[in-house]
Amino acid sequence: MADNISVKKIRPFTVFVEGNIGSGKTTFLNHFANADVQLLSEPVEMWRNVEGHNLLGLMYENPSRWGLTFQTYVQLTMVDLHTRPAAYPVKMMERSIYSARYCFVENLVQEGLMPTCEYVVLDEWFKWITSHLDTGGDLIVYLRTSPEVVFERMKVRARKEETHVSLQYLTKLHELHEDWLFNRTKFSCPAPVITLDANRDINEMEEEFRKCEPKILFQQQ
Ligand code: DCP
Repeated sequence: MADNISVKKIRPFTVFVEGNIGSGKTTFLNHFANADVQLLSEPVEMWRNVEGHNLLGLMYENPSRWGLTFQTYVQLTMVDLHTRPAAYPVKMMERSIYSARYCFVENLVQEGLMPTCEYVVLDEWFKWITSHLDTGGDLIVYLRTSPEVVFERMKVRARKEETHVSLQYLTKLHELHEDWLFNRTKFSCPAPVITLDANRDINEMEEEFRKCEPKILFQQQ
């Protein structure tokens, strides 16, 4: 006779790494490459090639035409990361479904680049997903930067699709991250937040990253 025991799935300790474009999220994840942490990078390469279509590029070329298409696909890829099982006790994700909704989609709406009817459909999906699936987190690491610093880093990195991204756009995204994660004036935070000064150069950042290790690896206060 089969055991009538319901098995409750226990989520690994889940960390979302958040911050503006160019704030060092990938570098933060790489810092934990040799630890017992399941690292889930943002699937930018998928966004650049959906059956041959570069949705990231299309979104930057014409946000009012392709914003919904792109953010719908981002939302899908984020659900995939949120629900993916982890082989380790700690799971670390680059961004989350929450920053997509609270920063990027919000920006499109506020800038008049996404009509209300499109926003409502995306938001209905967001609400359904976050209430029916386990997209929860246990900690957010906020890599806090100034827009000027990330603007310079972005120019050096020179990702093709970001060629025309302006300081004004990065400033707007910065303010949305600040409202959500630092001032907490808008939207609820899905987990407690640690804020790191991510304006510093990479060697100094390593020191900042090390300060987070006990909290992430051993869940110590
Ligand atoms: N992007 C977007 N909408 C989202 C998520 C990302 O438009 N919901 C865009 C912004 C960037 C690109 O995708 O052009 C990747 O942005 P990220 O800030 O997520 O990743 P980076 O590679 O810039 O992060 P970092 O430099 O901090 O490692």
